[in-house]
Amino acid sequence: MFWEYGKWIIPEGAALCSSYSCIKRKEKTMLELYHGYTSVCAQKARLTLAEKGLEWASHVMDLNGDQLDPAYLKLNPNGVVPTLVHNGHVIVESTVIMHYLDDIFTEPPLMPRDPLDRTRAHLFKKLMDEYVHPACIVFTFATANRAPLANLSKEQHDAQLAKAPLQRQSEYKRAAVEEGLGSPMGKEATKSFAKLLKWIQESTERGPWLAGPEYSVADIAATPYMVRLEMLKLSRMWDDKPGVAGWWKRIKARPSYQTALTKWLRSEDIARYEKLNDPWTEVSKNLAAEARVGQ
Ligand SMILES: N[C@@H](CCC(=O)N[C@@H](CS)C(=O)NCC(=O)O)C(=O)O
Repeated sequence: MFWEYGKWIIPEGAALCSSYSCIKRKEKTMLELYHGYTSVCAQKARLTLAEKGLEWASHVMDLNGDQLDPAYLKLNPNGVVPTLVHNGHVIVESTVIMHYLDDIFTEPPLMPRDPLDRTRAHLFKKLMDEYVHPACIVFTFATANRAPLANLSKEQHDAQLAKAPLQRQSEYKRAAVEEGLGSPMGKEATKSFAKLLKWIQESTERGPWLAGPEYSVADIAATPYMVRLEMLKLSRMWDDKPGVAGWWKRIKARPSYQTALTKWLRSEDIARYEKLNDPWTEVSKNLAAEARVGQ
């Protein structure tokens, strides 16, 4: 099925195998990933592949309508990335993909062993999937994706959103574009990101990584959302959190950060984010309002 759809793009250096066991595995296994350059969920899958030293074939989607192509919807009925295909088995949902890869390719393990650390890892993933991902859609569509959409009429934009299988995501996008960061949804999104930063800070008071003594799926799950905050010029959100800054430095020093994130950032994406009006004024207002409620 994926061959019919497929356009094969294997960028230079994409997830090079780094170990002998990987080279041996490579003979038996075939991994393909449908993903987007800046997609946060795809970044989770790429980070997992990189941490495992796995080689994979890349299908880059432009996410400008190709995610709704009937052939792709057969693979991923939600019309989103990432989608992993492993020896013909189709796996969707970034969190499920992380676990699938961890179950099949057991070294290095990405789930902590200790039950309490495992619980922490699960809680981080839930925070990302249930709160931070919607918040990320709101932040991105209220800022970086707002200008490109301004060229469409309201009817064209509504028609585009109506086609998406995940209508809840469409609602976040619509509200963000129409109402901006000062809206109730913008405030809620700020709160979710603030919660993520608080959790990271508290975790680093226990140790270097988010769920136990070793790097884990919790660190992977959080990383793309930090990348997004940074691209949106919002790293000031953790100016008062030295633990977050230290953890972020450790994350960026890992080879997987280069392989799975930096290498996939195109100059046009960097330029699109660099052109942004600074969203800090609105976000800091939301943060201050939230702090007053908390007093
Ligand atoms: N829960 C899904 C969410 C996937 C998702 O929202 N992917 C975004 C990119 S991060 C996407 O493909 N968006 C395309 C669209 O909304 O049309 C997962 O974790 O895999």
